[in-house]
Amino acid sequence: GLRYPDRLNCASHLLDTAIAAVGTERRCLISDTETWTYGDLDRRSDQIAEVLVEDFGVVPGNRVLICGPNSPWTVACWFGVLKAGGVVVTVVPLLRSEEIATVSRIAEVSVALCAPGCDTEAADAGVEGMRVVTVGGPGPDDLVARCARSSQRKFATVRTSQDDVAMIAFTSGTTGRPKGCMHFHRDVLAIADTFAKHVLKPQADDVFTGSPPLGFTFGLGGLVIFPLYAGASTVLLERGSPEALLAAVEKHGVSVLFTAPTAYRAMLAMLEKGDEAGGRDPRLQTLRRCVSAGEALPAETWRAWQTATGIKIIDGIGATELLHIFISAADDDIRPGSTGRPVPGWQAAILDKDGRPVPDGEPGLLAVRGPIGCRYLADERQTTYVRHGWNYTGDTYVRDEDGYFWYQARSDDMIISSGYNIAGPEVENALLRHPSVLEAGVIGMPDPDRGQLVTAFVVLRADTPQDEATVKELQEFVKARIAPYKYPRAVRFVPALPRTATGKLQRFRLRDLA
Ligand code: 3SK
Repeated sequence: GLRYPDRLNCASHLLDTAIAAVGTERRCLISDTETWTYGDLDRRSDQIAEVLVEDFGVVPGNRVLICGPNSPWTVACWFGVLKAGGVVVTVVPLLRSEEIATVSRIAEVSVALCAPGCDTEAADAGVEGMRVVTVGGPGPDDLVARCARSSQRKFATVRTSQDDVAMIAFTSGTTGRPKGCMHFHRDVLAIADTFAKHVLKPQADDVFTGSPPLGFTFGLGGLVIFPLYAGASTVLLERGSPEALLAAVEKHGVSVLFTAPTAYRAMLAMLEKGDEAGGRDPRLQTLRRCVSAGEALPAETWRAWQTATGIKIIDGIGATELLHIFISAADDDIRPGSTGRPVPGWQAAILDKDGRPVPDGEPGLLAVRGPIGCRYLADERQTTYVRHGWNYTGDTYVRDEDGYFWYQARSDDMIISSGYNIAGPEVENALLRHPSVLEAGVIGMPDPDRGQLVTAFVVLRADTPQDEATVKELQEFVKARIAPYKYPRAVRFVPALPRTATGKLQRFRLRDLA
């Protein structure tokens, strides 16, 4: 197992270790408008810690909400809160006042550090006892202005213990009521000592970038914890659109990219347009590692990316509950279309609902255990997630006889039609192999004859006619590739699919489009 000192503050541990290895002058955080060294981040997070304690009376254990874009100041807030012994409450910056009110009440937030725009939403949330502070706005009350007026002395980091809560991350809530997941100081280091150490293997000369928000633990790990663990630099994009990702790779010589399958597909479509000659794209030649998570990566996308860039995407599955990735591909140990094998330090099994193992080759519930466990904050759903000594992730998977895990569906996304179990994502993957299909979401709609009808929502390429002939062609295409009973009997063309702020397809919202 992983061992950490009893007294551990993950923020100062990460920064002190990086600075001891690469020095204070190494570039750390790069944005469109500024570049911060490791020394800058250390100093500014000290100032924030001092302001939190001196101006706002924060004491160890107080919860501090951080709501802002991917930017150096958002990262500095994360380190500053932890140095002050506070608990970071992370959310994605697109939340509206009602959502901010819900999470702030659940987490009992006392101070909210908010970028302009988020600050008005937080103020409108009207949470009693929560002080809203703007970060990077005009006026003397702004956090940046307060930092400039601080003592400029080194802050004495609060000596938290390894199993004090460091952060509360909220599940993005694809289905409704958000859940707060508590993570200890040691958990933050454990994701670096498992996935980063054994799979990603970052180096000090790496340059990271990606699209996930820092309020989503996929983004926090990939764009902050892992680069800092290696003493590397990270390019923070306020808008991580596929265009912005491609431009950042070219401009900054990015070597490590974190994004979701949709963005890989959108980048491929853009590369195709500009690359008549085919072959490896010269604009992406600095890329060394590409990581995909958030939803399953179809083999088709994996292959197309390898052809365009020469890179084998590291596909992984993680969970906000378990902080980061626990099953993934690694180096050449990759079976396209499979999520891979447990990350060293983690165990995974396919179980039934009573905790009994399901034989290899048959679908069952994914259960995992390792250095980090699910700890919901005051939520009765804890007993659904943690059972029989395992964390049940809510995904249906098959393990093959070689120990590779193959995603089938979210357990509640299984379509049951005429007695057949059909995994929506499998039908989506088949549709995505058709050259006219950009995006596909497949759900079961209520049907008097079949119980549920396999229904596909499809975003077509602009030049494809949205007519009956295309519907027929797509249906035949799917029937030719997977068991014909799985083909979508209904096909609807839509301009875009509903996704969460973190890029996950919201299948429950597809029902409203029908
Ligand atoms: O959705 C995922 O696969 C994921 C990956 C890393 C960290 C967090 C999450 C939810």
